[in-house]
Amino acid sequence: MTSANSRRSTTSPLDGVRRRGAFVDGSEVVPAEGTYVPVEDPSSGKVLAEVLSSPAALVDSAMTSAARSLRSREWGPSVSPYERGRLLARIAALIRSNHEELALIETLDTGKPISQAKSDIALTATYFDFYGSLCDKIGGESIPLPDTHFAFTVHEPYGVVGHILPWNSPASQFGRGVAPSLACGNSVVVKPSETAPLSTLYLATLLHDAGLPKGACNVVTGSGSSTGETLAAHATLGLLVFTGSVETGAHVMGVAAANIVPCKLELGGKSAALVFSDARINQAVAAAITAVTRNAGQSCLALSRFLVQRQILDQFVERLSETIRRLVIRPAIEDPDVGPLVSRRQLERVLDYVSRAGQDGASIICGGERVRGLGLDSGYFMAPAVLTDVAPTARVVKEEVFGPVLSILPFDGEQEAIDLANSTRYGLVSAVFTTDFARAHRVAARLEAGQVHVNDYPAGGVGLPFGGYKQSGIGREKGVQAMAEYSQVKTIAGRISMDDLDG
Ligand code: TXE
Repeated sequence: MTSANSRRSTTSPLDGVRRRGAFVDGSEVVPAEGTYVPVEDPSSGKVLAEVLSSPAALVDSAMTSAARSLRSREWGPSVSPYERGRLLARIAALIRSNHEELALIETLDTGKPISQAKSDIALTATYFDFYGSLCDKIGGESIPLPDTHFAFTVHEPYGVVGHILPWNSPASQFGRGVAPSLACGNSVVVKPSETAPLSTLYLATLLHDAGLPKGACNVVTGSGSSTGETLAAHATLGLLVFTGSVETGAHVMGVAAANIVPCKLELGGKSAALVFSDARINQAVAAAITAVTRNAGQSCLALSRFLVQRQILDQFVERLSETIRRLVIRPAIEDPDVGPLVSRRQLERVLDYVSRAGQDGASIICGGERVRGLGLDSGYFMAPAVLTDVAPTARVVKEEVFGPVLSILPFDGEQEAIDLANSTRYGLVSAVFTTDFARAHRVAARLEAGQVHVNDYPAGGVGLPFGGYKQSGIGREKGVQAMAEYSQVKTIAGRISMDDLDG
């Protein structure tokens, strides 16, 4: 392993438009003849950089380099788990010493308010610390057999893990997947979203600067249909990890299936909060505000349906809409309550959900329109929307909108609330607000969701296993659990004694 640098300075997107390539075999590849696609700042519509569409040959080089880093024994299971852990801790430290620039890149690239970008970068570093600390602490088991025999299991890496990332929180999603991959001794090839690839490129250089051998972490930029598809179809992959939409996830799993490559999928949600009449209403209102302010609702775990017991419905809607109307909507760098949506396409998609809901009879209590004026005209801003009188079968209630839109639905009884909560194809996250502890447990047990948060949202951090029921995905990220999912089990068994054998 090479030695760590304490600090690195790379070109900031503020330095003007420049070409960015892929990161393969330890350095950035910027071919003169390549195709480059502009990446925008969604707060202003300005071009931040032009990023390479990595051709199939470059994806192939990245895969070859990743496989070679394992074969050369410079990385992977040949490196002691303790040393792997120390390296991950150095990566965490290097991310922290570069957090200002990384947060700035994330803010400009995704449009999330700068304080949210800073916490994402802190979270990214925490993933490397968390998984680094586990490298040398998780082992296999010994299995009892007659005393003539032995049997034990070992956890071995899959080899090269492909990571296809979305645009909403690229840095922290990089940490969430790459840290446990490396902790388990895999090498990685990461394909960031074409909409927000810049922090991923920066992180790859930091990993290398911290001492990760070349080839252990590669980044191939480009579109999903070209670069992403080439990666998913690559025969060298040991495991494919995808975060994005259900439709693309299903497609990608089909592509990987041709080589019998296992997939971990995180496919978003339509998360429900169940607010009972005995709840502290302000806690539930605070959760709803978090749902629309956090990355303008573009979060897989965003609560987007509030199921409210009828006795407190009017009070809840009034307090919520009063607070939402006061939220400040401004460019992300000014650290507003709500920044822009990530792209014109996403803005149009979310506005369309709201206007169709209105045409179908929903009451739009507030928001739901594009915000212009005061220097916001060229960005992709919208006012967070609160919808009532929505049918439980409406598209806006069933489908993932991925924007600052809350649908409020009333319920009378506990079972009705549970049925409503479970009535979508998703099952990522749920929340329950009640002061009745027995009810909280009863309801949590019946909710079809990978995580249930009680009287707080979101509760907990990197230690909580995270992933979907139903079409929200396959497998779990985060927590100690992820160490099991980024490695495969080998059983070694045999005879100890030869004394009882003839001859
Ligand atoms: O997602 P895609 P998009 C949901 C959210 C959002 C919708 C569309 O509802 O509105 O998806 O967003 C790559 N082979 N989520 O279009 O298409 C693509 O380049 C291989 C939920 O951005 O799923 C990107 O890197 N890869 C979500 C990644 O897949 C392909 C976060 C996600 O893109 C590919 C983001 C292909 N054929 C969006 N096609 C969450 N779960 O948090 C695309 N990609």
